[in-house]
Amino acid sequence: MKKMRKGISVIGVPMWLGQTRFGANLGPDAIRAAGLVTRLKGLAYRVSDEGNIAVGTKAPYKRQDKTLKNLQPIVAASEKVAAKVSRTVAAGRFPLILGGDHSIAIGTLAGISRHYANLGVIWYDAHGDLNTPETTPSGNIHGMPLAASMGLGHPALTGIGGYVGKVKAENLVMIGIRDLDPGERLLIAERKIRVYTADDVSRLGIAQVIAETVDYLSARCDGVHLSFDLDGIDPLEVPGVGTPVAGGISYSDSLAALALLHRSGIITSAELVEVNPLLDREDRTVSAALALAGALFGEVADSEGICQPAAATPS
Ligand code: 5AB
Ligand code: MN
Ligand code: MN
Ligand code: MN
Repeated sequence: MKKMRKGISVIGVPMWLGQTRFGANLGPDAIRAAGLVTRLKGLAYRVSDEGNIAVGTKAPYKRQDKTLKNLQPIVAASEKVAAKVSRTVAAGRFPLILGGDHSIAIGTLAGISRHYANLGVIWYDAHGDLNTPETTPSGNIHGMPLAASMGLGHPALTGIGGYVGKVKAENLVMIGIRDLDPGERLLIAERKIRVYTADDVSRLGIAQVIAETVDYLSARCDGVHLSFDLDGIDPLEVPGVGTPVAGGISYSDSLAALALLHRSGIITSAELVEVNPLLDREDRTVSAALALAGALFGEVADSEGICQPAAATPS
């Protein structure tokens, strides 16, 4: 017998101006068209599709903005995302945000964090996304959302939602990391941020990494946001991302990770970002996003004994 569970609000953010490849904006609608809502309803959740946040689509950046491309439209969109996500949390619903490039996390974290004293964040990504205008090699704001959420960077980005400091370094766990810029390395060392590289995952096993992550965050946090950049997965399996880096976490380990997080019960909000359907003719990336959402909401873990990954917490 299926029991109805907490409601999920699906919120699309078709943003691509945080980087330079058109197509990341098509992610939310591609994931919907592949059947996301039906799939989640099949898991006995009440799902409401809130549609897409209206975001700018023109890239207005000029030469002088080379350390902060498209700042204005990203700030405008982030405020809208923050307001929408905040209302969703206040209504007691689970926000599932679909990107869009990773710059959208500035808005999601601004909307979520105000509802928690100590919001935990799991940043599943090949990259650190810890750049500032001073350290960025590209000027692309999708490489800055975590820094901005920690209060580092341009004031227009750090101040989204009307307050600075959404994420504390000690409440953060990064998984899948394998491409860091010098300034990001420095920040991770200075703030003693907990990082599991893609190599750590192969060495320790995904079950161990998730078990440690769950123990660590559940001891100190009153909610946990999962920010899942599809480029955390190996691009040979999931190629439709704008900044692929070889040597990623396997697709199956990634599914197992989300199934284990489901079983842990610690995740209170999530986003799936950097899906660019135009970069994957076979649509494997969109299918992966769908399956990851399924795993996060219990599709694998709750298959009544068919698949029982090692428990995240001892029973
Ligand atoms: B993503 C790079 N560090 O800042 C930069 O995909 C890449 O959201 C950022 O993780 C990648 O431009 C941002 C070189
Ligand atoms: Mn990212
Ligand atoms: Mn990335
Ligand atoms: Mn990269």
